[in-house]
Amino acid sequence: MNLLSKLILYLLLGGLFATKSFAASSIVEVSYFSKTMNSTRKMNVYLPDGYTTNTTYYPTFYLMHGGGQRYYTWTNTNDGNAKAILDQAISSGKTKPMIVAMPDVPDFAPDLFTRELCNDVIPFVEKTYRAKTDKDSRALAGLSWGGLQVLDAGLYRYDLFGYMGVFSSGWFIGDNVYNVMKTYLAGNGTKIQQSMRYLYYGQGGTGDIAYNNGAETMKVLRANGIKVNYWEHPGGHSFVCWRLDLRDFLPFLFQYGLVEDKPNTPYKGLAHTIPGIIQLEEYDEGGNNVAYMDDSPGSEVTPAVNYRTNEDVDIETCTDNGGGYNLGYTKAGEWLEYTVNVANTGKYDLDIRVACDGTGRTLSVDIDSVSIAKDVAIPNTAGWQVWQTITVKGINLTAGPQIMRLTIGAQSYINLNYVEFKGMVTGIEENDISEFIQLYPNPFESEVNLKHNKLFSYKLYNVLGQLVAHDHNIEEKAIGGNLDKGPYALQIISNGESFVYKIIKK
Ligand SMILES: [Ca+2]
Ligand SMILES: [Ca+2]
Ligand SMILES: [Ca+2]
Repeated sequence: MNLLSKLILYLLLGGLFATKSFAASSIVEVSYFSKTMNSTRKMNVYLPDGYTTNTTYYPTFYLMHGGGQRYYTWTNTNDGNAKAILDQAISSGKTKPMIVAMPDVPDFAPDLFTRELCNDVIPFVEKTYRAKTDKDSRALAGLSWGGLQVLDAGLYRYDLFGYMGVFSSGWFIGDNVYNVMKTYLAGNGTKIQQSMRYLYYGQGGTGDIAYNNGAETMKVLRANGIKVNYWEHPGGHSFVCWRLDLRDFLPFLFQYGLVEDKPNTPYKGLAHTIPGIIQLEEYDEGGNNVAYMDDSPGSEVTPAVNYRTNEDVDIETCTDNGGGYNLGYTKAGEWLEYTVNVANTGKYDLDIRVACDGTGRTLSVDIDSVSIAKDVAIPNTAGWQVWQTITVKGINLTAGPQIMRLTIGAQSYINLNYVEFKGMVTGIEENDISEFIQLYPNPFESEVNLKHNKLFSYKLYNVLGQLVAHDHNIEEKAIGGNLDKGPYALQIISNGESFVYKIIKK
């Protein structure tokens, strides 16, 4: 046997053994008597590899099917394919071994579901299996109608569940459940947030029939202080999307005390200032699944670049103006967080420096879980070091420290060098333009001419709100000759009226 044959045999055997160890998990179908329904009911239960041979107690994940589906839909290989997804996540170490209970709750109204789950399903599972029984060892998730059920159980009985996943679902805007929930959350949002370890909210893009209801539901949750982690996958309202939701939710489960309560800290202890440039390789410290999510251990760049070498983010040497480093090998759904400090409340423009050899790429930016730039289309620059700036205009930011998160969209691979927030002045918004004031050219390269049909004063502020130039009792003036490049707020006061303009020196 030559070396190549030995290698192939070894690889084949290795594959075979890996398959065998997967197969040691099992799906069992069991029956229990439900007092709520006064009937005997079925459920599928996933028991992880090792369950039958050890004495360990496991955390438990309650996973709900959707409307028109049954307890076996998640485990049908053509639908949820849940066993393979769980086997893969557990055997690769991405999530902890767990019991997964998939009860039969076809089209149960959310409040009926909550009674069935809490009074019958959970007590049965916890007396039948070696299930841990503390809140932080219980998770629940559901798709579509099952998502509505989960919103009911998870939000009213937040004392029972530390983790919650809603896939392609949301309240019907304006109906009774929606109105009652809004009132309930106004009084209980803070307590729920204190108890919740991770709330995953997945949608299948704008082609998902639940998209608008989901967007509104997230808005209500966030407005009441609940942190929502939003994930979007292609596939619309289908298992294409929900299988990815299951895969991506699993790594967050049962991590409390291990991952989720470890806070991010800014790179080298120094928050990025807004307005200003944020080099994207200067993401927060805290490691994978805390400060960022990267799906490959170590660096995919060969040879690896000598920069933050103990992290999993894939950093390349950058040949853009200014050099430095850029993010490479960014995969769909990967994200990075940056502790930022916004100097002034106001409107900002966001420049994003990208290189991309391909089409159809997008990225999104959130600040403290609120979207500020969603699905920004990335141009094809026809080269991985061919750099271009794209701009998102008119972003409202509030002053103070917060976390910026950058997320790669559904298509992998965008190279990213830096972002720059360019700001306007605190509390001064551009207002109605006076028809009697002339201002040209704007943007300008050397000077901008001001003209009014009566005497006026002006004040010019930089993005930090500092007064950089002023004059009074003038009719006409050219200004800006000594300014640095960037945006400024120009206030013109005449006859007791004030007008504010944004001017830009190029
Ligand atoms: Ca990596
Ligand atoms: Ca990566
Ligand atoms: Ca950079």
